[in-house]
Amino acid sequence: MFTFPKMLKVFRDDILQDSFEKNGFVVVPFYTPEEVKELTELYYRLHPKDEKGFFPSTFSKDKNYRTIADDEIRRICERAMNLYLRDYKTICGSFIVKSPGPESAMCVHQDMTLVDESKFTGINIWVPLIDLTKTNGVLQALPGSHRLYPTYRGSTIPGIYDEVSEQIKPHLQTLFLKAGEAVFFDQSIIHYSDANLSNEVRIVTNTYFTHKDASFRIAYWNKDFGNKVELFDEEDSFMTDFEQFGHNIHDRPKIGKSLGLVDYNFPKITPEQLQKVYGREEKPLLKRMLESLFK
Ligand SMILES: O=C(O)CCC(=O)C(=O)O
Repeated sequence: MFTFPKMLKVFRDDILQDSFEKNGFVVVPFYTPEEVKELTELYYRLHPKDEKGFFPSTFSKDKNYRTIADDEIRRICERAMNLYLRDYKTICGSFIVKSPGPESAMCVHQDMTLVDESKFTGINIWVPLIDLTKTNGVLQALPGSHRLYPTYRGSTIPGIYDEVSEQIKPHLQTLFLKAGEAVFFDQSIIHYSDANLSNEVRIVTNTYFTHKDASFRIAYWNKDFGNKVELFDEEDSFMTDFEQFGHNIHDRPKIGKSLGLVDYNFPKITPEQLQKVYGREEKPLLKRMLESLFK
C-alpha cells in the first residue's frame, strides 16, 4: 500500500495550502453574484426534465448536457481558480443538483479514487448557487479524515467508514456556505449531505482539479480479487467520457488501461479510533445544536 506523499502545492497562498493539508478542506469566496446568476441560468437552460433526487450532471446519459455543463462551468470558474491556484489542471466541471425530497440524501462516503494518490491529490471545488441552510442539502465534512488511511476507493470497494457511518455524523463539520462561496475539499475526505427538504432545487457546481502533472487513476474490486484491487489508467477526459456513473457503476470499468491487481487490506475506522481522534460525541453534538439555533 502507498504512504501519503508530501502534497504538491496548488494554492498560491501558504495559509490556505496549510489549512487544506491539515483539515482536508478550505472555504473561500468564489463566484461573483453575476457568475452565480449566469450559472443558475445555464443550469435551467440545460437541465434534463426528468431529474429527481440527487443528480450530478456527470450521471446524465445525455453526453451533450455533460459536455456543455463541463465547458461552461470550467470557463466561468477560471477567473476564481486563477486567483487561488497555481500548477493545476482542471479536469471536469459539473452540476450537482438536489431536488426537494427525502431521496436526495447522500450517504457518508469518500469520493472514488481519480488520481495516483501516492503522488497527487484530487480536489473538488464545490460551490452552491443558493445559500445553504440546515434543510436544503448542506455539505458536511469530517476534518482531517483524508489522512486517516491511504485508500483505494470506488463504488464496489468497501469503505473505511462502513462500520461507523452513523457514529461519524455527530463529528461532521456543517459547511453553511452562502451562494458563490466555495469549499475546496480533498476527494478522500469523509463527507455527507442530508436530503433537500426545502421547496427549492439546490444547485451546486463542482469543479474537479488536480496538480498539473497528475496521472488519472481509478480502482475497481470484486470479491474474486480477495485482498487486491485492480487499478486503471484513464485519460484526463474520464469524467465526461465515463458512461457508467449512475447506471452500471458496479461493473468493471469499460474504458481505460488495466494496470493489474495491487494489494489492499481494506482498512476500517473503529468506534474507538473515532472517539480517540474526534473526541466524545457530546462536544460536536453541542456544537451542532448551537449551529442549528443560529441558522
Ligand atoms: O452535492 C452534495 O450534496 C454532495 C456531493 C457529494 O458528496 C459528491 O458528489 O461526492
